[in-house]
Amino acid sequence: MDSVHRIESGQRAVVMGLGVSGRAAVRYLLAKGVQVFVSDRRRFEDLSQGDQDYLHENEVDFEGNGHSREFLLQGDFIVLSPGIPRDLPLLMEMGELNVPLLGELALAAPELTEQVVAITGTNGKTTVTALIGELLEASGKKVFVGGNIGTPLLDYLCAGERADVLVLELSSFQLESAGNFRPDMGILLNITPDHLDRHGSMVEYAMAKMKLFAHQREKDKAILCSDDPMCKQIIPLLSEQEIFSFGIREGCEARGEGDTISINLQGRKEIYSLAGTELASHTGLLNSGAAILAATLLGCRQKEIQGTLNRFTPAAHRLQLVATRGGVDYYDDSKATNTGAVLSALASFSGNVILIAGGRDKGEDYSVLGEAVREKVKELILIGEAAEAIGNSLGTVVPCNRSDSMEAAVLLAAETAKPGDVVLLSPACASFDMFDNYGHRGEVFCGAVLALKEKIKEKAA
Ligand code: UMA
Repeated sequence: MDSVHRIESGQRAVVMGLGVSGRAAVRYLLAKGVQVFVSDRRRFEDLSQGDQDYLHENEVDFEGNGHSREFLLQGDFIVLSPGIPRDLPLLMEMGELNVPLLGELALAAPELTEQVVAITGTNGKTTVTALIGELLEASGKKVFVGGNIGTPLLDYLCAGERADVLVLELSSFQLESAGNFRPDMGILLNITPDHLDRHGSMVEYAMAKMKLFAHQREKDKAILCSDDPMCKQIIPLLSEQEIFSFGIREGCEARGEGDTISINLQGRKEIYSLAGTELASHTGLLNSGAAILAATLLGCRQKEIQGTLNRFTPAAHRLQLVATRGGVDYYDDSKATNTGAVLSALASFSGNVILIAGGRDKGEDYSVLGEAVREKVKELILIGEAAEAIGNSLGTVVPCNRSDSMEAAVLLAAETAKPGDVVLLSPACASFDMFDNYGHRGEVFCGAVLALKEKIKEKAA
């Protein structure tokens, strides 16, 4: 049961997981006068000193080293951190006992009076969320941007100062426990295989993403990608809301072609150019199409939209040119942690790519990369735990080599590359086997690329 749940003073809540989301939930619930209990798989002494002090000061009862039935049953409801799977046997039992299992969106939903724009999708969420935030700000709106990135929604609610529009990046993990959360505008960018280790199947993963639209009503807006096979299957299932689409095919309200996006919406016909901007790529075209369509529907004007596109800089590690060395372009796409993101990156190049891929396996089928790899990639350099699995899937398609470190992979690529080639880090995997996170992986790649100049000089001497 995860429907509307109004928070009232004097209730008792168990927060499971004391990470970014759990901490925000504890702060929010304490401010509402709720008695809070925290259960985490970490031991108390493994929490940060700040967390330990906070729990003491606020007399929050803590259960560490795992979650127990008795502790969870103390709550009138349970707040789940996004990283905790709902199908843990203990949580299934709580569900059977009708204990409400709420995520941060379900907690926040009854309190949201602002216009809400929510963005999900396997890839591109962060860029589209940030871009829509900037587009709305340029048109004079007071905007909160957060959710799965930056500030959690519950921290925004705690802060007290309210915005005109909330622009929220949402993950499938958050949406699974979203209760009655209803965005005025829901944007689904794409659904390609990811997090299958958590969701179990593409159907389950898609069902979680579809919760974005579950409570929308007449006049709410749904924006989906008309090129994405899963989005295409979802569109006919939506009946309540107004539907708009973006993509590269004819007929959608935001159509990308080359470096331009044409808007054809409710009598507005406008053309936007991405030439010379940091969004000028296949991925950038789709992301911008979604964001421009949303901004147009929200009343932003053409001049402000184009001005924002011209100065927008996507967050780091998303298909960024790091350097050109010896006529070879080196691109950092470390955020590409699934095969869909790699396909999108490869679509931005005409060929001659040396692809560095691998890392922690998330249960994906790498053979889906076969066609694009055959067409665009001349050599595959594999790193990390998934190297063998990727090699098994693509070894017959393209020559594969293995490297023990990112530095060695970059050196190997540099040795093979010829002027005009592209060396692309687009791993298709999580980073945690070798790095702290994808950002760290990208930094190590960039460092290795920038060090090449010296190495090339040393070789020549
Ligand atoms: N924990 C348990 N029991 C478990 C599993 C975890 O107690 O069975 C505890 C851990 O010990 C830890 C806490 O739960 O104390 C971690 O919770 P979490 O994994 O939900 O992570 P948070 O730090 O709360 O961050 C979460 C999101 N993380 C995930 O979804 C994995 C953050 O998204 C999000 O910014 C934050 O909530 C605020 O909403 C990050 C992410 O990687 C950026 N998201 C994934 C993605 O973008 O692909 C979905």
